[in-house]
Amino acid sequence: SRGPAAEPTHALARGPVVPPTRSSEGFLREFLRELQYGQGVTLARSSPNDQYLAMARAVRHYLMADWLETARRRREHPAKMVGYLSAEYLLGRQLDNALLATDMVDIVQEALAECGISLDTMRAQEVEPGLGNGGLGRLAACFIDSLATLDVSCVGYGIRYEYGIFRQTFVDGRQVEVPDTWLSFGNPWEFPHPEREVEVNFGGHTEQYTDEDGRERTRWIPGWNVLGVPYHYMVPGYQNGVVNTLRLWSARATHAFDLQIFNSGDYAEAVRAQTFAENITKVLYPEDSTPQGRELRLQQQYFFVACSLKDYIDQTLPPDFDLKRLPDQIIFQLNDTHPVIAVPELMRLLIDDKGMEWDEAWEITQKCFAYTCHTLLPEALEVWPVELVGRLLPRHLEIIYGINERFLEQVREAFPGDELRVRRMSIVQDHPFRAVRMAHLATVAGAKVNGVAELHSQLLRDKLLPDFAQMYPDKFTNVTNGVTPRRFVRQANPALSELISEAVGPGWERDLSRLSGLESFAEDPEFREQFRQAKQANKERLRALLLVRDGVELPEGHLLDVMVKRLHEYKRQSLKLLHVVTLYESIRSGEVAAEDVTPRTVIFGAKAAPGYHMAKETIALINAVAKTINADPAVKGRLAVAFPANYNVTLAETLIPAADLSEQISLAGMEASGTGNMKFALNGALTVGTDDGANVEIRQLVGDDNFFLFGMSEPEVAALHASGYVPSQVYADNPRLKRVIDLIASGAFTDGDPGRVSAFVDDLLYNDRFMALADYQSYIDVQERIDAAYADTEAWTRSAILNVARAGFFSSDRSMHDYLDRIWGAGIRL
Ligand code: 9GP
Repeated sequence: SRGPAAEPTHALARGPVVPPTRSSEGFLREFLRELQYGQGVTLARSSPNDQYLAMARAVRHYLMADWLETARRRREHPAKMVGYLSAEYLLGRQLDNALLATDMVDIVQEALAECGISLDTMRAQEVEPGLGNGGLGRLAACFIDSLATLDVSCVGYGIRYEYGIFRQTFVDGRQVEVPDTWLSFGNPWEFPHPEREVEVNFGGHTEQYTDEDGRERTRWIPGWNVLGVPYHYMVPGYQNGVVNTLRLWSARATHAFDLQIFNSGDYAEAVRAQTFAENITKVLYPEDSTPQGRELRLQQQYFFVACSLKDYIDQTLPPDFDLKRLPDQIIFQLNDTHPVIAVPELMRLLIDDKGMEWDEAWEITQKCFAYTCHTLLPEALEVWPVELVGRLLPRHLEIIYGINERFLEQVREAFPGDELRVRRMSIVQDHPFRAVRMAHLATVAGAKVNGVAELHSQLLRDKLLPDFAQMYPDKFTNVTNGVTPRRFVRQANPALSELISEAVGPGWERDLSRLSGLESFAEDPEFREQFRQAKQANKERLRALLLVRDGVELPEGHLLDVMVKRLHEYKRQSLKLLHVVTLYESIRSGEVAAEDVTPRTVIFGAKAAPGYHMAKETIALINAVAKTINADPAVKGRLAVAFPANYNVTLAETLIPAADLSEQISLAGMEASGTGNMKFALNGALTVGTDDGANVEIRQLVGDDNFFLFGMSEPEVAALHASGYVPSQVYADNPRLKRVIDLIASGAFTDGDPGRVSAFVDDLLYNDRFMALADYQSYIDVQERIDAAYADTEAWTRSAILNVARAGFFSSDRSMHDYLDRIWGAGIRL
């Protein structure tokens, strides 16, 4: 009954899918039809949510024909496909993206106006799907956007979390997390396919048996299982008629609930299995670069890769497909270590389910995976306790041991007598506890391993995985990250986009190298004036938004200094805070006259992982400092601090285009790449940054004159570590720094209570793992240069234009070309 319908007889049913008429009248018809027949309300009685759902579905109609056609084309002319395996996709709002992809903004606006509905009101109805923590998840969203735009066959595989990243609120300045109920008003962008559910097993044990050919084999007798239901999302390319698919999995119980127990009155027990199963995809794991291995997280990881591999092999490939040819058909890109359990899963499928021998299965597996590492923090490389893997996935643990045994033999062969190296490289560590090192597994199994910026890839080879780089020099490569110019320039910054189109002509959204055509316009005073007006318009937009969203009143005419990213010690929001207090202290103490200060508003946006104590302390302190400064008449009109809660993709889209200054101030050697840094440069903000991550490449491209570099380089950081870093000495030796820290420590920002800041201050003075104090003076000096530079409006604008003109490299389309050239290999059709 689930098979295809019988051959249709009517011409309409046989012909291709016909999209609705592209006119405001055509759209109006679709909209009203959806409202009346889909939502079951008349326009007069409809709520804004009814209207939003109906219009979103109406917009969907215009993508549908392309989606079905893309799928048909890919079935009929199969090319090698990219299976992007990612535990996170930070998609951002879908409506605008769909309108842009279909080029329907004007049509829709006109149609809605006929009904007295504003498109902006509709936009504001959408709750963004926050299915990611930060840069890694947003990168995945940019990549699938680019692959659709380049017409590369790709399916993004991931998890449909019922609750995405928490909504951040502040209570007395402290972060309080509220669940993200993004699905509660209905989600018009997803297509559930319960008929394509797959079963995923866990637990139990393995046993040996002899098959009918007399071969000794192993089989897994699982202890329990759940179902994975796919939800499909459209991933439209930019105005090119291509729509790829994002397939997110949701967990369901195999047996929904026990009617007998229910009838006996034990309602909780009756739904226990269901609750247990559904917990697997209940919440996004609330972490960013520091793993706290928990059982549920491993369940999530295995759940989504098991669903995805099974879906691909059993449902996407033709039934008679010869699995020896698998590497010609698919490359699975492992987005960080989260999906790496897919490696033993593919081995298990090939050996246990399909009857292959180990060596053949391993040869295939090694060609089907590539691994992207996104971190430099050793503690962020996931390890899973052997005990846990053995309990949840006993067969996979055996396979991992099998891979490790053969791999270590090769190590011993290549480096005879070097048992220390063998221990360092082993996929299974013994100390400090017995665990599977997922990064090692991915590196051994992956055809390629890449870092995400030049410096990161170099440090990956030299410091994080040096033994592997020595053994497999050809495996290691770099692909510098990128961002989609559709969402982050065209959609987020219409004023600048219009200017760019006037200057370099249409089509730059698909070929961002054409931004270089702006170079000569930097010398044109009239263009500079227009550029400033665009920036001003963006600031006005931000002012209006923050007033409504947060009740924050941004002062006018200020340098807008923005630091938005996850809160993490290595990113050094603390250093930014020291700068803010330095400015404040110098005006208050009369060291500088208020009228000599370049007026500046500093905007922070940052979520802290719920269990990350120091990050939460930093948030509380930023809010306390903001409150004091904003209330102090002595600095009024010169210095202001804003910290809108719940920074997310939607806020980024208004904030980034308005910024003058982009803060990228991590300790050198810590930020793998950063992608916010790229978004700011593309929107004409100047960067103040360390030589870290992709900052290095940004600076090389935009030029030293258009980038404010400060701080130690990575080798200098390493040297200072080696020689012994004593932060309290830096404090003692720098009178200005001392005044600033003393002021914070005195409780000046915390109602006279030093107790509320002691954890922060003590950490800076006696630990300071990320050397904020060591870079303090350099940072203050560069900020003074920035103040002076901003005062020269023409020169600043010129630099800002050159940033845009020279940042075309950071399009995620270019990243995709690099993946195609360096990693995914031949067979992928462009
Ligand atoms: O911290 C990195 C960030 O630098 C990078 O831009 C992003 C995308 O590659 O990945 C982040 N890594 C993680 O979130 C966890 O490894």
